[in-house]
Amino acid sequence: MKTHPLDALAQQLVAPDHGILAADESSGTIEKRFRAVGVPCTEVSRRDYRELLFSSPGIDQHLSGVILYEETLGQTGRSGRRLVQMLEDRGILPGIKVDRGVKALPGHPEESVTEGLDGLRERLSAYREQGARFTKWRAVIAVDEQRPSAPALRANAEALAHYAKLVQEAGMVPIVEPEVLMEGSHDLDRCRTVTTAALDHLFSSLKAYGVRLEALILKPNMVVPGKQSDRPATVEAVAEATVETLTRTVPAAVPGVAFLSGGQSPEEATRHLNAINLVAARLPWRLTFSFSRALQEPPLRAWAGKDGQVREAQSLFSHRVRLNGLASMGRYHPDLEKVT
Ligand code: 5MM
Repeated sequence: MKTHPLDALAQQLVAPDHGILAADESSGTIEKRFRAVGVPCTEVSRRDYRELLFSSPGIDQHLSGVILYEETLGQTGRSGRRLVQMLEDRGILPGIKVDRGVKALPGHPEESVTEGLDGLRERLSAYREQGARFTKWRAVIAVDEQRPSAPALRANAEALAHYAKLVQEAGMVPIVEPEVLMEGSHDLDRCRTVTTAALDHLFSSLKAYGVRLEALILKPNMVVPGKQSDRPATVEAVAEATVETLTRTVPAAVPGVAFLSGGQSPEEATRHLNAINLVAARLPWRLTFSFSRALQEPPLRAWAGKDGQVREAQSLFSHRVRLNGLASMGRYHPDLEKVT
């Protein structure tokens, strides 16, 4: 079969026992996270925090890439090196979030569509110049008895496909993220139904736009009950529902699936990823992580803006990265949580 240079880059992002760090919190989101641990949110504190993460020992053993926010792409660390360069020197691919966030969907104010296609072609070539090798766009799908509507699924899938095609034309690998939210009281089955619909719409749009499936990464939610659900699911049930949903919707040409954590606790997300990989021994794609909160919560809490806490925070971050690297191979065990 004819291959394309971008295929190898996509495979590199989902290399065995590697996953992706999502560090692309927009300024509003990171401000909320910093506020929770009493850190003032300034350009310098955001830079210091991200420099702490990117210079943590051993993370290059298990991180293939980091998704950055636009501001970080241009920042230079205290060490005098550009943050992008720090990643490249460690063999970690820099990526960039390129969407401009969610807006109310016309006619469906309780739902959203992700914006950012205007001027995207020009922005992509500037990001490529600054060192980005891959990109990310997140669509947000809310769940309740009425939602998602067909227009919400269609509009978000179309935008993701339009984005992905532009990114491949710009010589980068697109990550497509259709996130079915955990907010709500829906059960596992409802999440399975909605995730199936979101992925069906997505792959039909990707094909319609001629997006090369071998050169993209899918970043979906795991199939889990809503946070307010009164019907919890076992780790095994989550793993089986997630794998079943993917086998019904994701073409074998896609090289990898890198899950978001979506509000699960760090330990929960790692356990689920591990169980998914145990169910999934014979599946066509690599199944790994692209977590933000589930990787960053422990180091952010430990750091809390204090220089004296940098080492401790780095050690917690490296540990979480390693555990998820193991989980992406089905080699994690909860006993490993205690060993740092
Ligand atoms: C880091 O958060 C990302 C961007 O969110 P905002 O634009 O709202 O700031 C988000 O797309 C993230 O990459 C994924 O949702 C994965 O994060 P979690 O915390 O769910 O693993």
